[in-house]
Amino acid sequence: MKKILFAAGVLLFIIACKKDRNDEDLSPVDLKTKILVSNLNLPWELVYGPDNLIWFTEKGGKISRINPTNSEVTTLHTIADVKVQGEGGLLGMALHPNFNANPFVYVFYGYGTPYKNKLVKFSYANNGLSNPQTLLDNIPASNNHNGSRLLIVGDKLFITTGDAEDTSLPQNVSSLAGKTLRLNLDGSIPTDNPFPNNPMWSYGHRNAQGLVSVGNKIFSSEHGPASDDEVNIIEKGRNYGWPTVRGKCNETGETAFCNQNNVVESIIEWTPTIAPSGMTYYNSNYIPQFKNSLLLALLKGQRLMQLKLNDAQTAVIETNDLFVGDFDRIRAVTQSPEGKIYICTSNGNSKDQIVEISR
Ligand SMILES: [Ca+2]
Ligand SMILES: [Ca+2]
Repeated sequence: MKKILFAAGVLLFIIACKKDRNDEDLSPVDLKTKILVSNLNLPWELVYGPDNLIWFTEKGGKISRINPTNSEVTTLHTIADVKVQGEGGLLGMALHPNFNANPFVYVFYGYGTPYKNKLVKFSYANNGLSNPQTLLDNIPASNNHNGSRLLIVGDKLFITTGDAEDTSLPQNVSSLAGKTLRLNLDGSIPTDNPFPNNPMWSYGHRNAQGLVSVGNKIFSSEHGPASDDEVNIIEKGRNYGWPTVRGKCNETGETAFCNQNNVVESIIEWTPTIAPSGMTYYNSNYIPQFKNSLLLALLKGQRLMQLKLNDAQTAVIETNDLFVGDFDRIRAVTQSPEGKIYICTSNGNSKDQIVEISR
């Protein structure tokens, strides 16, 4: 009798385990889109805030929040000294990771004559922003190639900068242009950066506009010239090749430079170009088919692209095109803790929108 009861118990245990696994249905789901707001003015960055509102920048200098449940938009602040010039203006934004205790908002924007970029920290209180503190300024700027995406990992702030249309700058480790920079959250330079008293973390970049952490790695997306848009894995102190190298070290004139400078090759590249901008890393069960993928916003390519990663998160094993042409040029992408996805578009007309993607 004891043996029979034991066998029955084991059987029930196995059934229970199987049921548990079946409960987590990870089969692909259909997606739907909902336009939350139109008629924005070149929205550039989206950050899903700890207040469950989506914080966003517009290139002219405005910082606002939108409530994804009712589409209500509230403007927090318009930065007076933002200067729009070509691709430049108010670009990337990040919130302090412990925002309730440290309500700081980091933004990157173009200013002044001659034109430059700077990184500024604002304090948030009472539905507004005040007390701007410049953490880094005199970053080279130009009509084109200003970056800039911001990313906070732990207690460090990473910043992408463009080459400001001067191809002599990315290989010059003393210039702030064409770099991934790394600062402490108070703007000081970390003691474990590759060079002492230098915010540079990686160099040889052309114009990176996507930056996201995946496990203990950082991935960036970068605009190439007429060829070789790139996604890179950013490593401390490494050279990413621009302007000598485009994408992989595979052409005449590239291989010698790559060997001499220990250049990091892109993990994927696109010719013809697609103009990749913002990027997020998706690993939620909410949209199971996106698990372990980068989601990349494309301007010229006018779509959201899924880049499925391998288990080691070192390579792209599959790409899928989503919402092709539906929203024209897509600038940035973020996600909610629940797993919904939000994109903003950059068209310079009434189709400057924020769109929700859900199941
Ligand atoms: Ca490169
Ligand atoms: Ca190449």
